[in-house]
Amino acid sequence: MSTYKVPSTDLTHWRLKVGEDSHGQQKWVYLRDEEERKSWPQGNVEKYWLGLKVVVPELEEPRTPLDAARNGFRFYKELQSEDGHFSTEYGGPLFLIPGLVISLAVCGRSLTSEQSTEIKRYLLNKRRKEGGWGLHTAAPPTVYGTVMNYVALRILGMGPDEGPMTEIRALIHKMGGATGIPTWGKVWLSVLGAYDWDGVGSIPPELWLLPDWVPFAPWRWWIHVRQTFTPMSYLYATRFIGPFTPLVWSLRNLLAVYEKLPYIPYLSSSLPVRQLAIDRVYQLLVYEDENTTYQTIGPVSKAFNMVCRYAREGPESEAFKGHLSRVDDFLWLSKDGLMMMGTNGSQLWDIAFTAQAAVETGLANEQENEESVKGMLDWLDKAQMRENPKWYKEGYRHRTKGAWPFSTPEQSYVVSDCVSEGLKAVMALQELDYTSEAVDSDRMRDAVDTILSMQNPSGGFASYELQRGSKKLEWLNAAEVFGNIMIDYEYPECTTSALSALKHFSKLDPKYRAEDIERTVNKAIEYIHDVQKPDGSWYGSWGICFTYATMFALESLSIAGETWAKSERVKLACDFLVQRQMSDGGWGETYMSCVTGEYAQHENSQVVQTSWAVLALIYAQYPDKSVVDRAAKLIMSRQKKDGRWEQEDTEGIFNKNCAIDYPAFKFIFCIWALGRADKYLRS
Ligand code: LAN
Repeated sequence: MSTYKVPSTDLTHWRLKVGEDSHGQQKWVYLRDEEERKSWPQGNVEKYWLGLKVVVPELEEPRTPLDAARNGFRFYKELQSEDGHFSTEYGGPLFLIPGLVISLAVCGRSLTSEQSTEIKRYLLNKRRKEGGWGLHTAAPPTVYGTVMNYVALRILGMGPDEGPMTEIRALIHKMGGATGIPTWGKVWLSVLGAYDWDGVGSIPPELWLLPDWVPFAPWRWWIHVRQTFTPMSYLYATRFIGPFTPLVWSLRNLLAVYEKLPYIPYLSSSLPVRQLAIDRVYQLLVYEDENTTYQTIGPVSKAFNMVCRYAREGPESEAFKGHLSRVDDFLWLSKDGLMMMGTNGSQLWDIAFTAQAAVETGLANEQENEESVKGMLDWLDKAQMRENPKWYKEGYRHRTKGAWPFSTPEQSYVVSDCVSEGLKAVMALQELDYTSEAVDSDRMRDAVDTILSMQNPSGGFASYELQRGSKKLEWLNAAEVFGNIMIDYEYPECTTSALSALKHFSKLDPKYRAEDIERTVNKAIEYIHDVQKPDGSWYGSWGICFTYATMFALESLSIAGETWAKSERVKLACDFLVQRQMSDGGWGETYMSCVTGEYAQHENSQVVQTSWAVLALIYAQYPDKSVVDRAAKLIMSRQKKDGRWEQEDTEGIFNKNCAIDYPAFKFIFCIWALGRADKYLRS
């Protein structure tokens, strides 16, 4: 219906609160009271992310790439919060909001009316022209995305015939209804009572009773999968169902068809072993809640764990209230409405790259940037985790002492590349003349111990843990929509971060674990060699795609002294990139590269990928400078007068299929690439 007016709140009433409950926390609050709004005016951070007019000084037109980098940094600094970090939106996945909305509904809770309005606005804005939603904002609609987000909109108060709802329902029928939904979706719908648990494939908690030596025991699975499986198996085994409201009944009609699966008598019986298993998974999810102050590792388990705690301990329990108090950490208000983010932010990841970019371009040495730089170091200092998790061995966690996380220390998870980039950033900042030593050598050694603890026998580094199981476990992959998720795989990106951090550290503190570091770095380089593709490129799993991973791999090789003039494999990698430079001087790849494993050319060049290619070629010391010159000119041509770059296509990916946005990258990598290109073109 074209006359339908999408509801909205007054965006000038929203503020971003930073660091209220813990270091680096960010949450959006709506100020209803005018007096309050006056005493806490909106700043540029809020205005920028809400698409409102940002008040910034006029800048001189840049003449060199370094001028352009400086202007870029002048704008980006406007987005730095008072605690030193750069709060950033982290959206893209479209399967997260339904989990949160359903979980609150079955626990008899709801979001504030402003939050609900803005989520509706977000979902309606992100609806594709085909009429529904896909797995993420860049993908075509699927039954999964469409059913789940339709249900979310109904729970948020949209009537069955309001706006586009009739049309969306018709699309669901056309696509074959709820039977095509993967297990995760069916679990949520069953929890809501709109689908029947008998139509959900078995999710036996008994797997958590297996002894640790069993090759497929859950502690060996990739952490995101096991932390999601654990609460799901609890809800499955207890057959939890929320209250049957009239809305639930009407949704049941929509989803009426379900395949009744064969009844498995042993697993669904009330034998004592089931009760034992239920108690065991509950204990494990309590550990997870307590290790992360109810944030859990991510947004999927967050919502599942919240329902489990409510189901077992009730609405008045500490645990359930604790969960409620940390819901807003995942919600981000964008110009298109309120979204649920992929994590509780990307704080460390963004600041670690920004810091290194500022130092490597020389911008950190300019007086106008000193305050900003000191703020970053202070933030990084406070973000280091000083201890292992509270429930360390009991929760099958990897060590965290000395680590930096992807988002905030409270979330409590080490990632091999986050501890590494965090350490690199601290080392770079502390080498500046005007900074003091915030992180001392003992704390750096703790970080190094953690990095060293994460190398796999292949030489490669995985994400959160060592690889604990065999690739054959992929047979158990029940997520259906994702690929390569059952174990923690090694990645050239993570491996590069780790080895480059170790190498830099060994120059600062040459005596500490010197042999271990050397052995680890050499093995890591071997791994990078091993996974180069015959065409010279590397496949990227966390950024899109070949351009991203090739940048990392060439950084690794440059550290090993392998550059264009000295190495055939570097020549091949450079050829791969140079052949893909577009006629305007830029690079552009779509997320389909990650899905198919073949380079997928974007129709437009992208400033972020162009920056990655520039950095890659500089690491390789590619001799034909005209290539980088044309690329730098392209990045400069896309810069606005106030120093910003506009958002282009999505930059990130996970689990092969799901795109995720890194909107800070357009600042960070453009600044970094331009600043480095300036030096390289003059050399
Ligand atoms: C992330 C975000 C950061 C990312 C990098 C640090 C960039 C990467 O180099 C290592 C892996 C990591 C930490 C990562 C893993 C998977 C995450 C957490 C995500 C892509 C953000 C969202 C995603 C998570 C799995 C989403 C929840 C969905 C499930 C499938 C449970």
